[in-house]
Amino acid sequence: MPKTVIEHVLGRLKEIGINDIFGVPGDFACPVQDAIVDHPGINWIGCCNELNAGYAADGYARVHGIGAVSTTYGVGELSAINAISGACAEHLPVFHLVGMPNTPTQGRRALVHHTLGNGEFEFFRKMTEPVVCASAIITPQNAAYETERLIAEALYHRRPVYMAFPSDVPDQAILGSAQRLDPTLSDGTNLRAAADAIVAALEEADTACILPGILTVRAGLSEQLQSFIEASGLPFATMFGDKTVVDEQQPAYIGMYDGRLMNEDVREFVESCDRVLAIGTLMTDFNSGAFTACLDPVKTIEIGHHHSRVGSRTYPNVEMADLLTELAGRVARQNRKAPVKPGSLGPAVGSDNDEITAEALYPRWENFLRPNDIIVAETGTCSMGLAFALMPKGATFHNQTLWGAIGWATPAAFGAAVAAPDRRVVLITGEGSHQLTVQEITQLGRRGLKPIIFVLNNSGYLIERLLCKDPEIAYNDVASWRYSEIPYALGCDDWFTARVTTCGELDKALIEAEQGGRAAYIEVVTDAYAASPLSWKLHENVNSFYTS
Ligand SMILES: Cc1ncc(C[n+]2csc(CCOP(=O)(O)OP(=O)(O)O)c2C)c(N)n1
Repeated sequence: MPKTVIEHVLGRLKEIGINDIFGVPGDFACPVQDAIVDHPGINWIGCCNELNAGYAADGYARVHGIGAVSTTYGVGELSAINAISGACAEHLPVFHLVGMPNTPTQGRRALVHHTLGNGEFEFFRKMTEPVVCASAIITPQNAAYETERLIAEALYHRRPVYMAFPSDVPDQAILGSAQRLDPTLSDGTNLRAAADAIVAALEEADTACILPGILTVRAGLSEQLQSFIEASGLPFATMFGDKTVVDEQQPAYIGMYDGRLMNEDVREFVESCDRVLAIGTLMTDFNSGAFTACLDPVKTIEIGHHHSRVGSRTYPNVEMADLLTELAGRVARQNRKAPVKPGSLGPAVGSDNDEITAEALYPRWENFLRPNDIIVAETGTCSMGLAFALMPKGATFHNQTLWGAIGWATPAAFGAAVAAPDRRVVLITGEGSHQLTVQEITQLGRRGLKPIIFVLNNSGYLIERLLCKDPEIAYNDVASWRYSEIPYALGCDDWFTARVTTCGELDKALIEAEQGGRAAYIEVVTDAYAASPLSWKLHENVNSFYTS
């Protein structure tokens, strides 16, 4: 039997590591989704809506390296487009498989459901185009070639791709074949020149440090990065979106660098270095303390996915993997003591009937974390506090730092839990964000996954209160919910749930959650202004941001 189009596509996705595909069904997508369900090596992971499915694929890709989501035409794919945009901004290769009306229907320009009623069928692909690195409408003739092209593009750019299937196409026999595209190779001359320049620059420098960035993890280069850090003996600091790119429990780690907003000792050292080696970093607003970081471009060495820069000289076609390996073999080890010790959040204050202040809460959360935890922290005051916690060995911290869509964290935690069912997933979210995508916790319960979820209930959108003119303005209030009753209503019957309003209650709930064995969902009630230090810094400086 010749292979069908969809058998071929799923076979290739399986080969590159897709074991699970998130999604919501729809009639036009049935042939794609039937094949997913039938595939012996790929699991169909149903979600409550397409936005959540997209975020789940994003969370999965953060942990697993690559992800996939399948939606139906128009109504489904457009709900997912925010999540796909987030995956694009955050460099996650997510495959979006969309089912379209069949080819004769499109040819007749028929007024079928999920269209705008104008006979146009390409609009939604065009709407998606700016947020993916490649897209294709699949036919039996182009399927083999387009599959290879989309895989190559997704892996090269580490960004999402879009594949749409008219509903008569998936079950047709695939026509022709296509060669697999080799991974991109470095230009040997440029690679040697870049390595020479970096080794020489580091040798000349009296002081140097590394800023390891998220793009290294996105390219699957954590081990190469760690080897280089060890070989160099250089200290490293991390920025917000790069947190835990390398393990924080090592002597070379000096703490979080956040421009002038936090950790003045880290800033002083990093900015005083003769050389700063930024490996796969992005100088975004939240990575740079709202652009208060001041790195001299002449002193900064940048290593990107496919090029490097030393001073004013750029070295194109140099693959990050090759360069890190080359550098680890050649760099002269500097046996310098790390100049700054990374701070922890300090001892947890408060007990018994004391209210849960920020000083009581964040150190308790820091103490609660265990080696190898996957921490998913939502946009808002909670991630701004947790980013400065010292993470245990092997723990990974995930935050949607650039795209910053609230509602991301809850389904992303679901995706992360599917990707790594043997690791503990700790979701920490503000209640305002949670209200956007809360229903996805039902999928965690449905699959017997056991996350620990903290919902920070501070009666509204606290970070927005701190950033707008009038903190008490009506748009920052949210409806008040009985959060701790939600898991039960959503079928998560055996979860441990609690609503805590005092330090004593919080301590008891943390001990119960720590026991493991079952999922935990803890609503933490604080004052409306119990904000983490970075949130207050942003508040104090809000008028000076984004002005030049
Ligand atoms: C999809 C989306 N809508 C709106 C915003 C703007 N926004 C950023 S943070 C935030 C409030 C977050 O509130 P909550 O989750 O309760 O956390 P808190 O800051 O109160 O701790 C809002 C509305 C956004 N980032 N994303």
